[in-house]
Amino acid sequence: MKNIVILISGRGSNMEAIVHACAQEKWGARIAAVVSNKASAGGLAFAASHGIATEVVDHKQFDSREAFDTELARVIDQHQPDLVVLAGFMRILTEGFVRHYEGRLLNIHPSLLPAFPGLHTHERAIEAGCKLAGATVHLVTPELDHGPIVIQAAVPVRADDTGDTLAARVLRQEHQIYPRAVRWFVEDRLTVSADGRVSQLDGAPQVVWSAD
Ligand code: NHR
Ligand code: GAR
Repeated sequence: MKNIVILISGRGSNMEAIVHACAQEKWGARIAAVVSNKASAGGLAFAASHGIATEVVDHKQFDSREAFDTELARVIDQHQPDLVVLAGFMRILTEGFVRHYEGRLLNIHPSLLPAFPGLHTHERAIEAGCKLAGATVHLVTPELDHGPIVIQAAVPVRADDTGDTLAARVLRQEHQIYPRAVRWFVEDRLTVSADGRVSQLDGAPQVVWSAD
């Protein structure tokens, strides 16, 4: 049984999708803990109501990113994770933290990387006149939003989209691809080549398109 620790900062809908898929599809894994850097994160109540351990490590209580990340890693490691999943986690992580979890740290980013790393992705995609937007699951490396790509989902950008309407369309696809990627990881069905390309060993599609 593999242990998954999920990090959130807010609503936690991607975390919920992973919790549901893990239970319904009977993965050989359990969600060992959900950890938030904000006590107000809505997702903590969902996790607790599903019998999952919850932890809060408030970044505002620390003088530096290093001090925060050291405590965050201490709390995470108490749950002996095989995999750490960033699901709407909003703090940039230090190189030391990322190295500690190298090869077992996943993120979902709401753009088609390498376009639009960082924040406010949907507004930036609309502003740039993009006709296609989406989300990317990637392994986390010290350079923000630049790690090996596991799976991507693409959706159209519509002429009347706002950041919010586009975010909602992308989020529906996030809920499809993130559980799938986590399951592949848990089942050892991913390999990363020396040049940082990720393959799915069964040849399952690593891209999803949706016009919905
Ligand atoms: N850390 C590293 N080293 N590498 C990555 O790829 C990371 C990471 C930490 C988080 C998620 C990420 C995203 O998918 C992620 C990937 C937060 C920020 C940010 O600017 C940027 C990207 C991501 C998460 N955070 C501000 C900060 O000062 C705070 C913003 C806020 O609190 O609203 O840390 O987009
Ligand atoms: C998701 O769209 C996720 O991709 C994005 O925040 C949302 C979190 O929603 N992540 C980032 O922007 C990381 N910087 P959720 O809390 O409901 O999963």
